Amino acid sequence: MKEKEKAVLAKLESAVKSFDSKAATDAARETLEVGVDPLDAIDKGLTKGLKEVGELFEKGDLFVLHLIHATEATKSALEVLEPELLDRKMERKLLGRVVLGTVTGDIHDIGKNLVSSMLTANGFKVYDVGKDAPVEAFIEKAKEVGADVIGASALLTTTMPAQKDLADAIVRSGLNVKYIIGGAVTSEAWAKEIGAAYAEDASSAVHVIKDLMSIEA
Ligand code: B1M
Repeated sequence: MKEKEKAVLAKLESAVKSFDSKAATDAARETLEVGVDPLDAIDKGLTKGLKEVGELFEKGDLFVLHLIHATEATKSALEVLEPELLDRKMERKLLGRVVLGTVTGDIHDIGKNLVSSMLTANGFKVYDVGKDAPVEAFIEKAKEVGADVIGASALLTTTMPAQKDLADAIVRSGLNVKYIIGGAVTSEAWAKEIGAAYAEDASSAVHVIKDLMSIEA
């Protein structure tokens, strides 16, 4: 990676860590100007910054208000980066229908929204049931739209069990859908335990869903 690219990614990261929405917007524009892939800008700039903010919060060095400000800065940058992500990857053919949401009790939606953008950009129609979404919202939407896949995000240890509740509800519903989970606190092992597929990030979510649906890459 060129020095110029590294420098703008560092600016993005630092804008999130200093809770500066204006700097985040400016840095996002700059990353596009110097030709950084918007996905790299998200993964190697914004997410890196958010991770560090999360670690400082965990240690007690930052408070919830800081998380909120870091979120605002991230969202400002995403307003610039996401349209570009969609433009660059848009495919014409509809590959499948995905019902996506963050489980009940959990209001973290940045990652879920990124997964949504990546899926949309790669030819999937996403039906977003939002954050803090009850199990029934996923099931009802999946029935309504004839979904191929249900995807559930969880960012809290305390909300992971809701991913299991959804797995059980899918079985009970008799729906013929695949189930995928993700989110910072989740893991391949947890997914296996509850009978779901797992993706570590937004790009791999696209690949895993294509695999589940036997769509060639
Ligand atoms: Co919260 N928070 N938060 N938070 N927050 C975490 C998750 C935490 C790890 C911070 C920490 O302590 N280190 C911690 C959870 C600890 C735990 O349970 N083990 C935590 C906590 C404790 C809390 C509160 C309880 C704090 C409090 O009030 N005392 C509270 C809970 C509120 C609730 O949900 N009920 C809370 C609140 C918040 C904010 C509202 C302030 C804000 C969220 C704003 C929003 O989302 N609109 C927030 C934030 C920003 C974070 C951190 C700092 C960043 C999360 C994020 O957006 N990351 C986070 C620290 C961390 O994650 N390291 C933290 C960037 C995002 C791109 O990553 O969401 O992981 P992620 O998504 C990735 C992959 O995981 C994957 O793809 C994405 C893109 O690559 N992926 C999927 C995600 N979903 C997927 C679904 C898939 C496949 C892949 O298939 C369906």
